[in-house]
Amino acid sequence: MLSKSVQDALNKQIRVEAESSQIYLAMACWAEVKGLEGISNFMYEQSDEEREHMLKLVKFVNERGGHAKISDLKEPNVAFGSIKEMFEKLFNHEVFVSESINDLVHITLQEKDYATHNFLQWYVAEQIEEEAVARTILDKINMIGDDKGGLYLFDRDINNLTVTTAAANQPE
Ligand code: OFO
Repeated sequence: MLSKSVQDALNKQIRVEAESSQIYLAMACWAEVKGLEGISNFMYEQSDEEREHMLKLVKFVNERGGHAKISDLKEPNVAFGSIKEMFEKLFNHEVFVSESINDLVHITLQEKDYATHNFLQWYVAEQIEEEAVARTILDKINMIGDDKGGLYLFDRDINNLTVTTAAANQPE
């Protein structure tokens, strides 16, 4: 059974994940209308992943005797000054989501809710991964600068980007 404060915090996170999905969907659209097919596919995929993160939380809350709250969402940014600006926003957003997960984990410890604490470890690892991917992309964009050829290759290759984090390398 979930305590009220754990349930409220999980419901807050459901909204954060849903808003993340919308934010990346808006980025996918911006890239798509600019003809950046690779970047837009990457963003569509990110958006789908965030929806899955949300659904996982929804199911968890309902299965543990709570009631997942589906709320209205903040309208995302739909236009960006540049590709770099868009990916900076993505990176900053992931840092914000990590902080939100950390706060949630903290509440589960305060409440001695070890089942939820355990469930959230997947999110902790996922955030390390997502921050690392966003950081790698930003490094590449900074390297490319204004080089159109570089941007063409980046758009072509972004979906093959593999980032191996220290967390992913840990033995099971
Ligand atoms: Fe849900 O992982 Fe990104 O935000």
